[in-house]
Amino acid sequence: MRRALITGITGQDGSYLAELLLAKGYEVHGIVRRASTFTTERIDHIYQDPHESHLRLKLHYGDLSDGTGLRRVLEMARPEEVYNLGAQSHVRVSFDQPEYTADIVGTGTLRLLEALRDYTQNTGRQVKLYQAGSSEMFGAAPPPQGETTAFYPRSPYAVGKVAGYWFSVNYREAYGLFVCNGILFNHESPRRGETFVTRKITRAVGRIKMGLQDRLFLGNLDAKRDWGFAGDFVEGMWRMLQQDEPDDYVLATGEAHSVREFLDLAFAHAGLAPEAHVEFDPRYLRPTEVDHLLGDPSKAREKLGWTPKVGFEELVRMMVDNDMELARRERTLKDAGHLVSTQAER
Ligand code: NDP
Ligand code: GDR
Repeated sequence: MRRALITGITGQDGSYLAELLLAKGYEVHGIVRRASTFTTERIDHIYQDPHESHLRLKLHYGDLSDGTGLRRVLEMARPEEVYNLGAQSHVRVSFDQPEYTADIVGTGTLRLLEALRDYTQNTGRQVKLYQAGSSEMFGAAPPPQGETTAFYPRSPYAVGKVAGYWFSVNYREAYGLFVCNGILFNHESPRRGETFVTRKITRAVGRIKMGLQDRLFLGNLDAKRDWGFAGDFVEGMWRMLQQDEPDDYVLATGEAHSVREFLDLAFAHAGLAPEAHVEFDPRYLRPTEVDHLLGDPSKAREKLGWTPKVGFEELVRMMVDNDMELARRERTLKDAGHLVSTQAER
């Protein structure tokens, strides 16, 4: 049985990737952080009783700040493939927590590479690594952006990702490690974290429709992003590691839309007008913004045979429909006298 290890398994991408690998017959190991509350909501549906020995999904405590722990997990999991998805992944928050973000996103990648270097040397086994790079690394570089576009990062998060990218290239060249950098443009889903703009909008649409919220505060509506569906993108990550040679690939849809377009479409899908609810709040602006990301996915199409299946409008509808249903359930709870949080502004 093939074995894979995922850092960031509790995140949006980690959950879709775990599903994909389990469906392909892998034994999947995931690293989870200790927290005072459960963080496994996105994978609860595939994680059963840990006391059953035959289970193919196994979780280990660990953290990208803790190199010793990463080494120990590698030895326990003995994976053939490792997917490094763990990150403080919020761009705006990275301006509030720059050192922490750089430590996890940049140095955390280095810790994992160091652990892998020793593990492969000591065991003689080859391990393939997927490194989660980001279109944020292009930052202010004019669109369209592809594998040969020079990076111009615009946030501590993006600088950390550029470091992770180059650490990965260096370990590939210096030690012959099989490392692929995926340079992924934004990808969303009903499992997207609720403080990213797409999900923040679709959650608000559902809650406004159900009378649970009235206003939605947003920042810059003019930024343009190349938004795809996370389920399609994890398939591309897996394909990178099935190649004979390691390489770096952009995954994108090749189509960009503004935050305003996303907003208009999401509200229209629920029969709502954004003007009646949306207000500007400068707290959501970034000190340096990324204005326009538009990816060129032709290399991934040609070499990996990868193309995204879900288009922009279908993505918006999928997320709104999901969040309408979620809000409907919240409304039922509220009507039954249970406490439903009043959507703190984030
Ligand atoms: P999420 O924010 O949804 O998930 C991040 C994951 O990383 C969570 O499992 C989180 O754990 C974990 N994590 C956070 N800090 C640490 C740490 N110190 N040590 C170990 N794990 C940690 O991100 P996505 O799923 O959206 O993204 C996956 C990866 O891809 C990230 O690296 C992100 O930067 C990158 N990326 C994402 C894109 C996107 O559009 N989604 C585009 C390009 C790149 P916990 O649940 O405990 O918080
Ligand atoms: P991004 O995603 O920064 O592209 O990073 P996010 O959804 O946070 O922002 C997209 C754009 O929307 C604008 N915006 C707002 N953003 C948030 N979060 N909240 C708001 O209220 C708001 N109003 C306007 C932002 O200014 C920005 O221009 C995501 C993350 O998943 C990264 O980890 C990943 O690397 C990149 O995508 C590719």
